[in-house]
Amino acid sequence: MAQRTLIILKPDAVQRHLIGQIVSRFEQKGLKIVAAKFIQIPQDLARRHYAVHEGKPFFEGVVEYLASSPVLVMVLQADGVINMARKLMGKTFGNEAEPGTIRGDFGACRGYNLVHGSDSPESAAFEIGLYFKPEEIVDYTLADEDWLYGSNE
Ligand code: IDP
Ligand code: MG
Repeated sequence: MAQRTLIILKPDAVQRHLIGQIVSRFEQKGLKIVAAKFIQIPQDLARRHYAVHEGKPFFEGVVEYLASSPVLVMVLQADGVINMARKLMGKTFGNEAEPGTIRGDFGACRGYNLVHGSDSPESAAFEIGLYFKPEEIVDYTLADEDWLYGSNE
């Protein structure tokens, strides 16, 4: 099976009416959406999500941010999707991310950065398990998959 990653359109993306534009970036790239839900993340789930950052100065702040307002959580699937999604997102903070990336095009600060994407296969497996049951992830074929993923190298 192709690789999977967990993407979250964070509270500022929803509040700033950017859901459609951000989802479009991933769709246009050809990354397949295999699960999605719109939820408000409870504080304790946000703490588990960012557990690797526990003890860092920004930990409480980022937990507060993630739980502050509804989010769109998605699983994307494609070979190499973890790195492709991170490249589409750009560097962590909008004030440093390159133009052309999601964070670079839509953000200008360090407090809010619009989107989360898993950073390794291990964190993807952990994070997907936090938000989705296996049966909530839909395996299906896109009609244009041969053109999207076909090999003509
Ligand atoms: P990433 O989202 O690009 O993977 P991480 O280093 O994993 O970045 O940090 C997780 C999240 O914590 C970031 O997306 C950001 O919202 C927040 N964060 C990270 N470092 C800082 C910081 O120095 N100040 C404020 N927030 C931070
Ligand atoms: Mg990270």
